[in-house]
Amino acid sequence: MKTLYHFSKILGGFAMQNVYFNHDGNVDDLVSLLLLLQMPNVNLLGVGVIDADGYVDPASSASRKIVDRFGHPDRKPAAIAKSNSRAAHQFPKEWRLSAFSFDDFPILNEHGQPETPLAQLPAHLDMVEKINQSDQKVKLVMTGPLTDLARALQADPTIVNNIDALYWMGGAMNSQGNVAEPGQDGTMEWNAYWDAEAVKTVWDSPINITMVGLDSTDQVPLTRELRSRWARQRKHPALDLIGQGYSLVHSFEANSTYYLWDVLTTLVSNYPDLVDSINVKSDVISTGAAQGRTFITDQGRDITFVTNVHAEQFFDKIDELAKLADH
Ligand code: AGV
Ligand code: CA
Repeated sequence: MKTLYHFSKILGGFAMQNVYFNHDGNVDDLVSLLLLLQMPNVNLLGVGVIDADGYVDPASSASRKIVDRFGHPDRKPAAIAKSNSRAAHQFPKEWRLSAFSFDDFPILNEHGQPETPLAQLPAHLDMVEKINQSDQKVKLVMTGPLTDLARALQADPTIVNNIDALYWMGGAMNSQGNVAEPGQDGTMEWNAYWDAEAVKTVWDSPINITMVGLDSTDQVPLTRELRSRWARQRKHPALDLIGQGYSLVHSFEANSTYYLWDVLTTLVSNYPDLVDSINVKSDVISTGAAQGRTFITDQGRDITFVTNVHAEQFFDKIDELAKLADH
């Protein structure tokens, strides 16, 4: 029966892929959730939200409403799991605040209180549960710090046997970081800096890792042109929401350019041809002024490292997925 079921799912056009998503509530995290929900071959088992680049309460609330409004009945998560993980270095409050505005968008609130519930378990244990319950290996997509996965591995190391691969937005291989805080050397990316020990824990595990670091996300900045591309298509509700979402973030106030960091990672997890990748050995520094710095070294572990983005195809794929939400 199970075989027949799988067979019919393949006959449907493509094999369904079980995915678990963990994000941290900034604009591109929430847009990533919106787009993951549209991928025809993705069965989203669960979503965890960590208190990092967005306040966790509005970020979880917005996630519940996105699932309500834009999820497909047969392949959407049953609940949103809030994380109780804590930062080694918290994100600037100015960045974290956008989650409140996103959560208040009228398009997410016209039907009142969210229906998709909060999960009973904290995010790292929800992740363990969903991975263990899956009838096929799970793809993990993470667009924030790796803390919940590191804690999941500590709670149940056997989950590695049912994880197909991890796609992570984080790190930078060229030492051009994006953290501007006292007491660090500027070589690390923020998600890695938030909890560098967690990155080390995950690197020390046998999980297949694809790293989408600043080296590739730098190739997809949020430009005026991109904003007007979405504005022109605002008759499609998901593209309207994407445009509204990105209107909350501007380089001048955050003092750094915004990129499509997480959206790139999320799309790469299902459409690897949007980028070029290489296999490298790498490691991470977990303490001191360089904590969170990822680097290539012969002594490191194997990862797949994204080097180059096919930007036009990437932007086209965003439009294509968002339009699927029309129906
Ligand atoms: O370092 C990139 C990560 C991504 O997961 N986040 C934003 C994305 O969600 C941190 C970040 C770096 N610069 C930022 C960030 C900025 N100017 N505004 C908000 N977040
Ligand atoms: Ca993020």
